[in-house]
Amino acid sequence: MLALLAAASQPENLSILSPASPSAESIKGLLILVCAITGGILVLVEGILIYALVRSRRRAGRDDAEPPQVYGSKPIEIAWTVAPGIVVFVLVLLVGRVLWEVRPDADKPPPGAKPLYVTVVGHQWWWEYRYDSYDGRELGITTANELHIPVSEPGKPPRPVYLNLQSADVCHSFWVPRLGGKTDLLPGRANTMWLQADQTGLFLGQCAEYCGTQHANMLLRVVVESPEEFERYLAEEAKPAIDPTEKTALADKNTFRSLSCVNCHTIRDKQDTRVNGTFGPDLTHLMARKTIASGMVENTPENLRKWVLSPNSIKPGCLMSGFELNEREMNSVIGYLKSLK
Ligand code: HEC
Ligand SMILES: [Cu+2]
Repeated sequence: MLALLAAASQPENLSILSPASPSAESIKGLLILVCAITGGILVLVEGILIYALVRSRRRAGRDDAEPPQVYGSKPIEIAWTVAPGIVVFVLVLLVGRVLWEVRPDADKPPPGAKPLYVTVVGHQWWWEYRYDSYDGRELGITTANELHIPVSEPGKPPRPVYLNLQSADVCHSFWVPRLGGKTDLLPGRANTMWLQADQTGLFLGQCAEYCGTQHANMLLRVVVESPEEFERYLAEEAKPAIDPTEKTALADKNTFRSLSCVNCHTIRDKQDTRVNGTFGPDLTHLMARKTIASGMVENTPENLRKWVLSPNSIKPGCLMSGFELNEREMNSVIGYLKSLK
């Protein structure tokens, strides 16, 4: 039991049966109720069928006369029309209630709440997160692949998270099973969903709508933190990128700036507005992320090197090309990336 409980709180646990948010809780309740009702019907129907088979089987010594045939019996016709009708009606009501419970009420957060608004943009094959506002404060922070949100503790103001879901290319779907249901990200339209985590920790998920070759590696990571930790995270992310003054560090930065990286990546920097590409993930605080390539590999200097040399060796088909830099250039680029704390 203890082992089971421990396993349930592991990030690897993607089960909708261990919910960590009110909406996931409602969905779990619905799943169990629907399984119970339909399971009951299954047992009933199969039970009657088996009973009839056994009871009316051909037995030695009995004549083979046909049993009485019943045609057009009104009571029977009415019973087997009305009974399923009632079952379907009950199921529709149950689903309706859950749809109501999980609806995102982004314009009307609960009274006293401290809502966080984040715009999520799905890209082939990574996630862009733009923090719009928190508790009424404008944020304007952009990051990628690791979404940090505050926990909602019992007895304290709820901290609902409203996600505005968009797509830069094809259809994707945001799904962190323990935190809520799936919601699609569709090109040319914005969907909203609501998350509210009631425990801290790392929650994993997965793009749930086939979106191309690397769909299966479009992983989701949601880090739920205490409100204090979350404030610290926001403060760090809001800072501009570190501005190197030391000679080698400055040279590293210039190597990076001389390459085409700047066309696809942004590094927010007060003095330098040249690194402002938006095709790839924002790298301003790259080192604050535990993983790269949307959760595929750990963010280590070795993996960064491997990634820049040949992203395809890690994520085949991904939309960043490799760079055959010489040793000196490569050391410079990795040195600069490592400084993006
Ligand atoms: C053609 C556009 C393009 C260019 C040029 C480009 N990148 Fe990328 N980069 C991307 C895309 C797209 C991704 C996301 C890939 C994915 O996860 O599927 C990415 C991902 C990354 C990541 C991982 C970020 C993360 O959080 O997962 C790093 C680091 C990176 N690029 C560094 C560089 C460096 C350094 C250069 C220049 C040497 C460079 N990129 C040039 C498009 C580009
Ligand atoms: Cu996707």
